[in-house]
Amino acid sequence: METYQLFKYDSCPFCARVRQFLNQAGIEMEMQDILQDRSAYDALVAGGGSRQVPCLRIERGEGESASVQWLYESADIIAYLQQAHSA
Ligand SMILES: N[C@@H](CCC(=O)N[C@@H](CS)C(=O)NCC(=O)O)C(=O)O
Repeated sequence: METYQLFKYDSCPFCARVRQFLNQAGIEMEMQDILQDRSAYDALVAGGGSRQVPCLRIERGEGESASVQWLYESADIIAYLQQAHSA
């Protein structure tokens, strides 16, 4: 079981590319806008290590066994989600 959050902002063309893919694939996930929400910006920098967007936060498992991956690069995000949703 994986849950996703996409860290983005509206005027970012690379974010738009990922969001277009999500719409076409019918994939829904929570959005975190780093320009509108300071806590989202802080979470991205602290967790992912860079303020670059888009970034996909992938959470696997629950509770104490949960693990988190921060995936940057629009092409890598799209490729990851394509694979995850074709399995
Ligand atoms: N190659 C990256 C480019 C992403 C990128 O340049 N994002 C810009 C916003 S459009 C950004 O976050 N710039 C700020 C930074 O890199 O610190 C991708 O395809 O995701």
